Amino acid sequence: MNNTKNEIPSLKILHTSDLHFLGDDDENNTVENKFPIIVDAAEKLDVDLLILAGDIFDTHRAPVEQVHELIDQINIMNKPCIILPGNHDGRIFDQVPDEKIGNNLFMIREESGEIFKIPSLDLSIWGKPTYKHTPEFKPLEGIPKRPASKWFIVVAHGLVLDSPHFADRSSLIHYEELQNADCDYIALGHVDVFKEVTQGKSKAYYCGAPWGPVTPPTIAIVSLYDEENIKVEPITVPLSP
Ligand SMILES: [Mn+2]
Repeated sequence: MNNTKNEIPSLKILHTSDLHFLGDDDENNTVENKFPIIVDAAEKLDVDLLILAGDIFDTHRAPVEQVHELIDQINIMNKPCIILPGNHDGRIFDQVPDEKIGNNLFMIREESGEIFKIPSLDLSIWGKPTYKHTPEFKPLEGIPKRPASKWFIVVAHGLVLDSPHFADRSSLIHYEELQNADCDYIALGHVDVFKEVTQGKSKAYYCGAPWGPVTPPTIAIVSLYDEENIKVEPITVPLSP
């Protein structure tokens, strides 16, 4: 009890990506079978917000019923949830009609990037969907000026250029972009291993994939206490009871 003021984070986030529902190598990886594992973790860990940072579906040809099943589960969960499309799911969320989008669901679908404000969490969140997975596409280009809310989070699906071998790959994120981003946390997807890639004052992490071939599979739990004290830890799901 020697750190009382920091015991309860001001904002607690479940950050996941690369769920790859309906991927070829696992017929068990459907929304019905697997998304409840994420919902269960969100509830048991009492997070304030869920971030799905791209490649939620493995293919943009996933049946619309599966997309609707995901949206239904999120709507029932009753926690704010951000969806950012990645290179595998691209425009799959375009087919979700407005009337299915509950008050707690924020889908980043504007091609040039989109910011949502969630006043109940004193949070703004910005991201840009991957509609053209090309070397020209820059997932962090166009981050708006820091808004007035207490917290500002950026979500991106792309590849941090931390190896010269990646130089001509698509959807690249450069160190300078990480350095220049004026926000509290950069929630990344695309690389399926938990990894810190912080370059500037904003913490930046890949959360890892929650299942699939990666070892160990992880989600990330992000605890924001104050601007100077943000903790990110990898967790394996399902949680033990
Ligand atoms: Mn990807």
